[in-house]
Order: sequence, then C-alpha cells, then structure tokens
Amino acid sequence: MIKTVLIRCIFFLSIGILVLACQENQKPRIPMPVTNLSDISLIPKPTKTIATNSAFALDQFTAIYTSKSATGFDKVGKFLAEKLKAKINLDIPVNQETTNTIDRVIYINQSDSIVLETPEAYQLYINQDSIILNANTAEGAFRGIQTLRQLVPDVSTDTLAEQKIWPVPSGKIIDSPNFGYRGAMLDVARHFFSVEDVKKYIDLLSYYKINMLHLHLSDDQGWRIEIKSWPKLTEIGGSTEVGGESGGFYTQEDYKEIVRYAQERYMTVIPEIDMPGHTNSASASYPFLNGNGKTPELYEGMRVGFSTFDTRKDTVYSFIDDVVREISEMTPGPYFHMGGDESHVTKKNDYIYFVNRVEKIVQKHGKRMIGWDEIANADIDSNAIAQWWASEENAKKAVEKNMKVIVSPAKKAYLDMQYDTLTKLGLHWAGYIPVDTAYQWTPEEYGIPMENILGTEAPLWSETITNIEELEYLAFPRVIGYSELAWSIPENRNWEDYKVRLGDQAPFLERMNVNYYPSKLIDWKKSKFTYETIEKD
Ligand code: TNX
Repeated sequence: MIKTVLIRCIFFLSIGILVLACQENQKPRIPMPVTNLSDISLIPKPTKTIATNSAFALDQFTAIYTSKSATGFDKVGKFLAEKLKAKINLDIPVNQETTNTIDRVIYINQSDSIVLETPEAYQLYINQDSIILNANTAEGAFRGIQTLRQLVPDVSTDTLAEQKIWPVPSGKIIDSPNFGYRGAMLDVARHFFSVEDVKKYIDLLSYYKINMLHLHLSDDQGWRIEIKSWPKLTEIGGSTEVGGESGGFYTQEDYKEIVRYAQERYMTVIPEIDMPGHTNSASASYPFLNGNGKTPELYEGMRVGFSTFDTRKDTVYSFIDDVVREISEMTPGPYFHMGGDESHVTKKNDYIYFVNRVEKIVQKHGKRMIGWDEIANADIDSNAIAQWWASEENAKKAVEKNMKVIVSPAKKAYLDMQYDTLTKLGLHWAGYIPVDTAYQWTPEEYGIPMENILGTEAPLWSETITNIEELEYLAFPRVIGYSELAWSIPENRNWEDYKVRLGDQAPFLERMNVNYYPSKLIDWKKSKFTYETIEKD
C-alpha cells in the first residue's frame, strides 16, 4: 500500500510569539465516498461554492484551533464544538496544545483579507486534512460555523477506518450577507413567551444567520418588561393577555439574560414599546397616561386602534423618558422601536407632535429610532428608520425623507398569516401565505430603492398563539425562507432549488424538536411526523 506522508502545520499566535507546530504523520489517507460540496443543502445559500470532490474526515482525531489573539474566536470555536457534540456526539478539543493524537484540524482564523471587508463575511476552505475558516471578526466566524454545522452529516459513513467518520465535502465557500439587517419579530405582548421559549427561538434563528430579534414588549393586552420607576406597568399591565390567560413579564434580569444569550449568537435585541396607540395596558396601570380622566379596564380582546396616550401632557413624556432610559441602559444594540402603528384615535397633529418628541427622547438615550411605517408622516430625522408593513404611501414618504426602511410587507413577510384556509392558527387579514409565496418575492424590487433598504424582517404577532409549539408552527418553515431572502444575493435564490434544500432541513428541525408546519409543497427528508397530529386546536 502506498503510504502518504502528511505534513500538517498549525500556527498558534500566542503572546506575540509565533509558534509553529508541525507534525509528521505516516498514516494513510482513508478512502471515503465523496459528496459534491455544491450538493449539500445549505440555507441560506452562500454567495459562492466551489467543489473539489474529496472530503475532510471529521473524526475523533480532529481538533479545533482558533486565532489566539483575536477577540471572541475561542468562544466561537467552543460553540462549534458544543453544537457538533449535540449533533453527532463527538468530543472535539478546542485550543488544546497536546496534538499527538490529532490528525486533522479545523482552524478558525482571523484574517484581514480585503474580501472579508464586511464584518459578517467569511470563507471556508475545506481540504482533506484541514478546514480553514477565515473571518475578520468573531461575528463573521460565527456566521461561518453555522455553515459548517450544516455541512457535517447527521450520520457517520462506513469507511475502512476503525473509527467513525463524518465526511465533510471539500471545496471552498465564499460568503457574506446581502443585507446587514436580517430580522425576526416576536410579539410577547398579546401572549407572553418565557425566557426559555425566546432562547429556543434565538437558537433556531441564529442557525439560519438571522441577526436581529425585535421584541414587541407592550401592547393593549399586556406590558411585558419591568420598569423599576413605574412598577405598576408589570404588576397591573402585565397580568393579562389575549383570551384572559394569565399574562407575565420579564424582570430586568430576565431581559438582560435574553440580551446576553442573543449577543452570544451575534444577534441584536431590538426592544419595542408601542405608542401612542396600543397602550391600554400602560394606561390601565397609570391612568394619567391617556388623559381622558378614565381608568381603562384591562383588555383581553384582539381589536386594535382604540387606545392612545395624551400627547400634550409633559408628564407623559417624563414617563416615556424613564421607560426609554431603563430599557436603553439594558440594551447594547443601537436601536429602540417606538411602535407608532394604528393610532386611530390620536389626532394627526398630535401624532406628529408625539413622534417628534419621542424621537428626541430616544436619541437622548443614545439610540436610533425605528417605528412602523406611519412614523414617516412626522417631521423626523432621516436617521430614523421606518418599518414598512402596510402602506406604500408611507413607505414612499420615508424614502423621500431619505430614511432607511425595513422591508416587512404583511402580504409576504407576516409569520402570523395562515398558510391556507385550513390553517387553524393565525390570521388572514393580509392574505394566506403558503411556504412558496413566503419565499417567492424580491425585497430588493418590492418598491423601495436598494440604497434605502436597511434589511428585512419577519414579524410574528401572537394573538392566536399561546405556546412555543404554536409559535413554531407559524414560524417554521417560513422564517427559514426569510433568512435566505435577507442573506443570499438574488441570483442565488430560486424556489425549485430552495424547496429541495428546505426539505433537507427536516432532520435538524426534528432533532431540535421544532413543531414545523409540514407543508405538502415540500418533500421532507425522512420525516417522522404525521400530518394530522401537529396543529393544536
Ligand atoms: C397589525 S403590523 C398590527 C398588529 C397586529 C397584526 C396582526 C402592525 C404594525 N400592527 O398590531 O398584531 O396586524 O397581524
């Protein structure tokens, strides 16, 4: 048998000293069945994939190393090891210096290459003996390891070797996002979702490279975030939800934990306090806020547009200042969402005056304001961002003001729209959104000039969903398609190709115990579900 001499070099940059550890090894390469890298079902689809038709043999003799001086890279390496352990039950050492038993390396390398100019860009070079992941930032490395997680097969392959081997097809992937803002919104106000539920959603979203989590923290039916200077907001306003269930809220510690968990996954949390409408729960807690002299009842219905703050009272703005300050202090991300939608009982002039004043408060606390598309009617700064959900006229106004726009058209991007007439959960005021309709549109050509588009977002309103299984049923699989619309360039998006790749997500979704909607448009890979048991009444 011809023996190949393998020479492996691992570079460690440690305390400014370059240590070169080279290892000679007499072992033969293990012949392996080869899969073409381009045939692996990656979502979102990378910018460029070049297959070289061999494979990296991931096995117990593989180790992960990361650039030592680069901030956050070690953590990214450990995250990868943890996820591979969960997927294939293999213990892969990270940055361990004893290399005797190591035949192959995954090296997560900090690189200043100009092709990695955006912070989330990465390159993967997969060879027979090494996988090199190049990124300029830990954020880019984190996006890259999501791709690598998808490349590792679920089951090992039979080879001549004694140990189990998971072949990773060789080649090169060059990738960076189409939009820097790739969001999902969760309404925790109409129904409350626990910290654990939100963490699970974060985990699933980050696997598909979504990087913004917008939390809709207040509405007529509930106030969900502890504000220390106004404790009744959660004591009273947090006690209800749609349908009269018990409500709930995040303590400030809970919120910080969500933010920390998201940050570990390079995801930014965007808090929303919806105002001046959608404020019944706040006014039920502190009746001076509505200015009509009445204490409103707590509200458990679904109708919208009946509540408003008193926009001409200074004490209302002192209240808002406290709320924005306390939340901003706990929010490292640059954005604060002030809602601003469906204020049907606020006079137009009052609405404009209100949005202008709130914008100043948001800016004072160091954040950039986002609001639903109605805010484009106010005389706001071009630095404010409009989230386009319904009105083309408002979207146009935002563009005229040279504002950035988050593209979230309800007809295409609302996760709470029903799949079809048979879906029990969800609403259909903007139409039915089957899995193909959700994917087959082009945010870049939907009416907003490309230079004004900040990115896209898929909101999940929770009037009809009460628990994580129901949340998952509406979000999955559609949110996976939204991740591709946001990350991948238009040339790489194609329904026929996507639907095959989506079908291949079934083993992952099942392993993560996700109650996804088993759309008949998709040929789900080796699925164990039965159609009739999934949707709850
Ligand atoms: C409209 S979208 C709303 C929400 C509802 C949603 C239900 C938006 C800015 N406002 O208050 O929950 O429809 O689909």
